[in-house]
Amino acid sequence: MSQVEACYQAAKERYAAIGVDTDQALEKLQKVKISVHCWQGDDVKGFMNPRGDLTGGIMATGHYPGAARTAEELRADLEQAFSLIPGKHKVNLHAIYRDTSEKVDLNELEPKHFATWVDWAKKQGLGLDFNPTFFSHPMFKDNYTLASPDKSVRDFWVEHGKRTRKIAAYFGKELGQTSINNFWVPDGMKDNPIDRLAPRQRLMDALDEIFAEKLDEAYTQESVESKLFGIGAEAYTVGSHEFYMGYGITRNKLICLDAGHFHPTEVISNKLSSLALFSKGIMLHVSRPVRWDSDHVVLMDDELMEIGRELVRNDLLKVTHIGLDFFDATINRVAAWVVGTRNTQKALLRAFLEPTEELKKLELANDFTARMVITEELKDFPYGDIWNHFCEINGVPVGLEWFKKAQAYEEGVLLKR
Ligand code: RNT
Ligand code: ZN
Repeated sequence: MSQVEACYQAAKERYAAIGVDTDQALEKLQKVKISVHCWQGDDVKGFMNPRGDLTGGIMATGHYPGAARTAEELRADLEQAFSLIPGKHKVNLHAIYRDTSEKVDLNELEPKHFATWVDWAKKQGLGLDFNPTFFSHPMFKDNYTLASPDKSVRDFWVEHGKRTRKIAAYFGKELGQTSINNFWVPDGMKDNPIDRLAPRQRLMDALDEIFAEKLDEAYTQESVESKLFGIGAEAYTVGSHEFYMGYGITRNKLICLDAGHFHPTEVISNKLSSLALFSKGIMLHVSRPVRWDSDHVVLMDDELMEIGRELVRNDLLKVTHIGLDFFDATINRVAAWVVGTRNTQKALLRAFLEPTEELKKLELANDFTARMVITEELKDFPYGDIWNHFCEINGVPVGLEWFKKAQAYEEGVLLKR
């Protein structure tokens, strides 16, 4: 018996004593797919704009060496990351990651410009999600795209949005799993607007135009992502939380919550149960805001654990698509992916290892003492031994061993770029 296995058996007994079946918890975890965002691999540059100017109120800071410069490099880096992450997952692409030698603009994209991604995803057993790119482009005019007062600007972006739907449907059909197409629109104003309503009306109408055609939901579904503010859009964001709550619920779209898109002390974990009651489903951008929407790599912090618990306790995994959204250019990008993805999985595992029914009963009986004592003791339970076993049975390195592989890849590949 390996040491990991021996520790697993001991931990399994401890959990069994509080009524938790660890094998069942791992079966549940095995089924959860995380949508790993491609854009951590090149600091959101994409392959359309050689200078990589990032606009739209988001920002990647840092010059760590080794960023992917081509689709082949990005795929190789993703493969490296997935070799260190247990389970089978999805990759989340943005339109600017089109892989073609043709000079096609965002309003000209077709499925064929993503064929190499689909072939690769098939070989790797991965799903693909998608995002229209409403930023880093000359048609992002005066901080506006779909909400622009200029019809020619709106038309360009409406066409882009429509085309991304066809591409996402192609992903879904080819890969046999629904491709979530997430709409985030950065439009906003630096300083206080006079008219907050008209841009929202225009955004609503433009989105309705994009979504007018009915597509097979087995292939693709759309989500809409709100935001409080961006750099250069500090005073007003057209696509606010209220805007997309209304839009998503009335238009039957998934609602995307990004952990960094709210006031600094406002958390998305507390929103999930309400969304579950009223929305068609949820898309998550698991991220970590540090004082603002800074998109730091996801750590095992209180909010991540609370998100995991809310999803598991309320049985929301069946209506939730979990995506990641962070981009740190000051560290090894493969390591960033691995830490963020493994942490998200670990947070879910910790939630699966909770005697939830028992705790719900105690709460109903007003036994708040027992509720507190048990949840606090649970924090010391050996979930790490369960996690290590999960890594071992999935054939990925346990503990710090994965980092040695990531370092070797950096030495042999990334630093040679
Ligand atoms: C920006 C949004 C959005 C982007 C990606 C690149 O604040 O979070 O999801 O991060 O589309
Ligand atoms: Zn996001």
